[in-house]
Amino acid sequence: MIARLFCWIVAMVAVGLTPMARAEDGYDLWLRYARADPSRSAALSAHATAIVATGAGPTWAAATGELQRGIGGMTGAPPALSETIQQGALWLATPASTPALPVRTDGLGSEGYAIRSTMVDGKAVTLIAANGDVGVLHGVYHWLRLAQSGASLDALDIRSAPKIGLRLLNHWDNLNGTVERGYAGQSIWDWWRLPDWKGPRYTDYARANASIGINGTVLNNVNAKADSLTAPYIAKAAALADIFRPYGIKVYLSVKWTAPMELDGLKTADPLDPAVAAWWKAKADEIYKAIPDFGGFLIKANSEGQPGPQDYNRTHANGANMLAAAVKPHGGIVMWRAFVYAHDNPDDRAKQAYSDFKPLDGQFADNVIVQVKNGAIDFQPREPFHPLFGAMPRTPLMMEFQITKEYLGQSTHLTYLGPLFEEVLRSDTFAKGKGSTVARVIDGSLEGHTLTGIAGVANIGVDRDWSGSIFNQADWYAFGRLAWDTSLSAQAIAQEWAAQTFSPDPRVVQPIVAMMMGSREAAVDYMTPLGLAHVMGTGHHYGPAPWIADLARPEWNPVYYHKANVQGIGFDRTGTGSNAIAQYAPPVARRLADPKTTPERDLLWFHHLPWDYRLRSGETLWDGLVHHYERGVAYVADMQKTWEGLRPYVDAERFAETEAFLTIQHREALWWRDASIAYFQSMSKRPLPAGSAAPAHDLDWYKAQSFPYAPGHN
Ligand code: BDP
Repeated sequence: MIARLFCWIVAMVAVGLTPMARAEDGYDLWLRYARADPSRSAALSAHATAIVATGAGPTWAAATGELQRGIGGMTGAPPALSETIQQGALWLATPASTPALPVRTDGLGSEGYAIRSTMVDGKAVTLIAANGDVGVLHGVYHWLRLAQSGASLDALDIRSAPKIGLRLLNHWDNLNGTVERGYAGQSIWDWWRLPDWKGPRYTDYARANASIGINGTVLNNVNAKADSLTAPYIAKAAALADIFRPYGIKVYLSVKWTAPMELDGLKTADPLDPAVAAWWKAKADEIYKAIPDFGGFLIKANSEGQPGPQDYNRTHANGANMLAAAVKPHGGIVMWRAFVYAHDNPDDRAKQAYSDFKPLDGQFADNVIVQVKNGAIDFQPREPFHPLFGAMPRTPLMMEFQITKEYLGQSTHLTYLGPLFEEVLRSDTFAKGKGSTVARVIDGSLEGHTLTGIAGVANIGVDRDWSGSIFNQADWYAFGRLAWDTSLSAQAIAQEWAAQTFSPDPRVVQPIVAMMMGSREAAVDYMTPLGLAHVMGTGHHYGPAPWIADLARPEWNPVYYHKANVQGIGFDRTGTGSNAIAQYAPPVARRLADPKTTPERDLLWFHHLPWDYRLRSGETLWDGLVHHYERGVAYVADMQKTWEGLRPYVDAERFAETEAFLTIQHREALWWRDASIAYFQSMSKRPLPAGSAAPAHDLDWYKAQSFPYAPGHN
């Protein structure tokens, strides 16, 4: 019996079917290295007959290990390491290891790489060259991406280097294991058992990030606890830093402004008090002793109840510069967030960050970078670009995107964020004339800054699939790829991702990419069409609640944002209203002053308009609004059909999860449509356009829904 079972296993392995094949639970992300078909497998083997690594050390080991794992997975036979070049070898080299490199590495920096098909001593090889080991690792991941996605491996001549220096994940992870706005389970940092227990997930996390070029991670929530700066927690962070270092990933910490008072009983946290500055300096010294390449601090100050320098009548610049002086001797930086608005400021919330920060332009130390959210409110399904981009020429600004989908369907909606990121990066600030895109502000090229950065609030947790859903992995992937190269298109990235995550078969890639590409616009349509914003349920931000009007701070209430009444709807941000448009460069402001020249997708963000205002389609604003909601719902129904057609091509486990999540999404899109229409109709008092169905319930029913246990909300 045992012998028979053994024979059966041997037979299955021989035909490439492992009887114990791991289920496709999403853990492997886009690094699945699934077995290629025989002809592709032969081609891969021919291009990777051996690995010639000319350097040694942990990063080299990571690079060669990944190649062996990847090629081994795709072909069934991992290539051996070899000292000598042979036909078809993968040759990894740096100028230090190989003085007469046949490619130039100048201009590639410390992270970029060149990949070239070339001849050495009459043998065809693929050279992956870089200035240092981390560049080699990035080049290896690029080659593996080509290998996995079915691309040709012949005649390669690739040069790639990141345009943005800091490409960071921001974890909003709490020390108690919860994740603020996290929809993928508990935190992956097992703070309690660190530094002794270092589970394998940390290495897989580093691999995933390195594969897309992410080079830093802020471990803890911006709503920080002072405790993360105590000795035990520094030791825990150091253990993670040790794991990530070979992958070119640095560790950063969010800090709480009042840490000196909370941890060591200082009487004040005034940034100009010498004792405060000395405390931070000593703390920085302590951290750098444990983590010599520590990246620096991220801080949320004077925002949503967090303490900060303004509590002592000092400015954000005073605060940032004091922290910056503490990390400066060690080469560290400070990322100072511009996400601020104050309960005692009656001005339009969308204007407050600009009003606070613009006057400080030029006052920040040279190792401070101001971190600005993509829009002026808060990670809405759509926001016009933040007016600070282009408005602080003497200050490096870094982008903060949200990868986790707090406002875009959380874990279950399929809403690919690539198009959102791309739309923001390509927006033209006109700060220095046409072509002054947001991408050029943050890559430093517009104003000549060398300190540059981009951050994404992570959607990572201990769920097997890391991200709460298979499709949410695409947002992590797209963030990394765009951070490396802002000129990539969301569509090309979706293609790469789908090919690696599912299969390079065009019958799989094409429909999946088509679904993904319109999915964010669909969410905008069924949640916040035509420039509406912030109409989500209180606290958890799950589901529609445009009627909420009783929260303590005016700008916490959805009614503050849409201002719907019997006459019309929208927030007047022109000269007759808050005049937020004046925060944009004149060519942009002029266009936004008139609803006719305002992009229709941002219409109600900038204008309060009568219900019978005519949209470009010729229909009234009211009818158009209803149609947008319906378009969003219809798109989700189409995605369900497309997905059904993919059943033969997708493994059962991942198919079923996506199928179930699309069912949830469709139900919730309908709920969004119905609740929004029921509420806004109570304002507009207009009949639904011909052919539109009445909401399933009356308004009171929607208002009565409550979700005390919705995830992600502390
Ligand atoms: C909002 C979140 C809140 C965060 C805050 C921030 O709702 O949980 O703390 O942003 O970015 O999006 O600080």
